[in-house]
Amino acid sequence: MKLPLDYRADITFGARVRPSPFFDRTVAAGCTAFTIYNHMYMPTSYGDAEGEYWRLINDVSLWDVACQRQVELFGPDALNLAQLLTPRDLSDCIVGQGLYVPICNHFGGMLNDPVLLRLAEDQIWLSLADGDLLLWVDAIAKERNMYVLVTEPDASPLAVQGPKAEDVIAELFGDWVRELRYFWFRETELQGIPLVLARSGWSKQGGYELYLTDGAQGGRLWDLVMAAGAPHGIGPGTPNQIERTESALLSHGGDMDADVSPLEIGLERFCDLDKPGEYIGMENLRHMRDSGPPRRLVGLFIDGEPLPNSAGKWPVHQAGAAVGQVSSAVHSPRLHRNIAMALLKSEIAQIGNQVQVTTPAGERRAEVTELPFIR
Ligand code: THG
Repeated sequence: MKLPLDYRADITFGARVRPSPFFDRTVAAGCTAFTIYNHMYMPTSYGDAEGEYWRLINDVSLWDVACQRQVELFGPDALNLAQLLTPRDLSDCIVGQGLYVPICNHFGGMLNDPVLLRLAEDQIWLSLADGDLLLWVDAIAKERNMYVLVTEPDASPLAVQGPKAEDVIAELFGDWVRELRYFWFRETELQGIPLVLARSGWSKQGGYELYLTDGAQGGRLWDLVMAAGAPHGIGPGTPNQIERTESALLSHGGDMDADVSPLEIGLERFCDLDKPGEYIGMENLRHMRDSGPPRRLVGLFIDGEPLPNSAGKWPVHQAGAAVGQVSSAVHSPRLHRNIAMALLKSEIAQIGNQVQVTTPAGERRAEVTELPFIR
């Protein structure tokens, strides 16, 4: 993909893509760019990339991430279906707990990397990354004659992220939220607005996600959080490409897709390949564990002047041979250098190795390093 550095384009609004329950508020707050994610508009900028980054690092930021749609599994086979869908063992997952779960196809390729929430013995949500997973889940359930309903419920996450998120959420809901464990959640309400409150979010700055379960009340929820956050410097933001690259949080469709195994991208820590029972992708994943993953997701320090954020993949070479691709690259304001995530052939993926990256600003030297960049 050849994109001139100063290229800009509009998005076309239409009936085919869904607005989020917070859409009107994000427009009123000055959203300047959207992407399409799970057939929904998702804000990606309010026009001040630098300010939005520092607000997330130092204060607190409010994100419309309603496009992280839920797939609900409801019925006596809900857990059996979830166990079939992921290589992660869910037998110890209790009601109120959330888990990050890779979902693979029969070749062991990544179809999605949702957060799983166990709402009840017989009710599970998969909080999706981009990608139509409902079609897959529903088809698997039906083909296996499982006793479970697969639907998309009215549930729209609003993320409150940053070091001051805890104070804001405690003011709204009470001090119990301070004790909530990472990825755990509770069903609750705010002035009559029903929601699921979870300690999670696509940043490593701490925070919560409010899954609104009445889409008609998006504006009210947004206003209540903004009002409580005002004394803490809250402002509108979006999932942040710089912070998430520093923290090595993965983006499905970008850093991995159905052609990539969880064992190649550092998600082996969320796989229990020998768990009891069957799961989709089992044979290929066990085989890849035994033979060794052919590629590895690594960090790169890229030399030279600050680069623009990557918009598409950048080829990586060593001694003239193609060895992989950069999937996410940003200039880190905290490390004062260009950082990237790249999927490289395993024999090239050793720390300290030197490679060549083809960026829109020309060829650059780069060095392989560990992920994450900032812990
Ligand atoms: N929250 C909710 N839904 C989501 C996301 C989210 N759906 C889409 C997308 N994000 C799913 N992908 C991820 C990727 C990474 C993480 C969460 C969701 C994440 N990972 C941590 C890590 O890798 O360090 C922690 C994993 C762990 O220790 O369990 O947070 O953000 N609702």
